[in-house]
Amino acid sequence: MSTFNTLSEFIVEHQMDYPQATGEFSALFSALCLAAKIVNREVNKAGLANITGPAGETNPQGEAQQKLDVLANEVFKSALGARGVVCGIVSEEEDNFIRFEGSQNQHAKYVVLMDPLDGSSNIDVNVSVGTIFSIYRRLTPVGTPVQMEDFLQPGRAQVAAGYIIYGSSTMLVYSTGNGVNGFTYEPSLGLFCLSHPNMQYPRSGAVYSINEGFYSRFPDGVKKYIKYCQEEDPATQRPYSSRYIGSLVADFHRNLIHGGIYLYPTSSRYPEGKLRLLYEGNPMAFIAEQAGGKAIVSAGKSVLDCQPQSLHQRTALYLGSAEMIEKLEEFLTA
Ligand code: AHM
Ligand code: MG
Repeated sequence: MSTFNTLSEFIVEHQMDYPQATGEFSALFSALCLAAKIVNREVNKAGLANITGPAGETNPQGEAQQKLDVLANEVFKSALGARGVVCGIVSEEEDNFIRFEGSQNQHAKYVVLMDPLDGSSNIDVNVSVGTIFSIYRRLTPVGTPVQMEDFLQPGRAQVAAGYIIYGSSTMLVYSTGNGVNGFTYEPSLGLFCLSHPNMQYPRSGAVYSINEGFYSRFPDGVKKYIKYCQEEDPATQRPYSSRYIGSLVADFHRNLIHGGIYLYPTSSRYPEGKLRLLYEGNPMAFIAEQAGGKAIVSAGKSVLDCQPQSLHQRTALYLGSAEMIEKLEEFLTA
């Protein structure tokens, strides 16, 4: 393997591990990368280009869309649709799934589910945002129009998932079910280069990430776990630091590197949880498990084992270092 590995080289090298590979996955990934580079460019100049602020519309969940949400959605949609590499997509910004009608698209075997710009309410204040994506093999026969069932698959069936973080540097982190690798964007070359091979969650950490302002709305088990995080016990690195950016990709990325736990529980305001199972929960859970961490929706229930019922279904979400999730589960079951 070369020492200066670009993402495209990396994908080609690893494609050789799969004798049946047709190159379709590499083409899909190259479309995703192109879209990520365009969104990265737009995010970077957001303050200059009059593209911050609300777009004046709401998404299917009734949340205000930011101009950059709309832009990122269009960019990913056209990059994936135009190249005939996927048969359909689901996006946080679209009510229904999108079926790509071209014959090349209908013969594509993958579907993509994504949140084109997560945490976009942070854009105006220059906080990191991200793109989250999840890739499945379709269930219906190739050559036929993609159907709802192709998108409503449990997270365990993902063939790949990842995120792009538009942060102090831009990174793409992904897994095809064989570990997690991170690539940093080199803007002068226009290339993603392998910078974080084989990313692994530390077994434990000393950071908890939750919107604690909503404490009074949380279930009792979560409230007790928060108190546990705050107790003094040097043997377990407690009290933990509280770190919450309010941008899932950024909070997750930090915890993956340093060890930590991210919590978005059910609450009296969001009885089902706030985050979306298909394009926020599942891809992050796939990465978390592939990096040796854990991802649950409740005690003993892995995110990846949930059978989705609808495209924009919400879920409680707990992601992080394995030992920290195991401790949380004790509080959720008590
Ligand atoms: P979005 O998809 O509308 O951007 O919402 C998802 C974001 C996550 O990035 C973040 O972790 C969470 O919502 C923050 O929610 P809250 O402000 O309720 O803490
Ligand atoms: Mg989102």
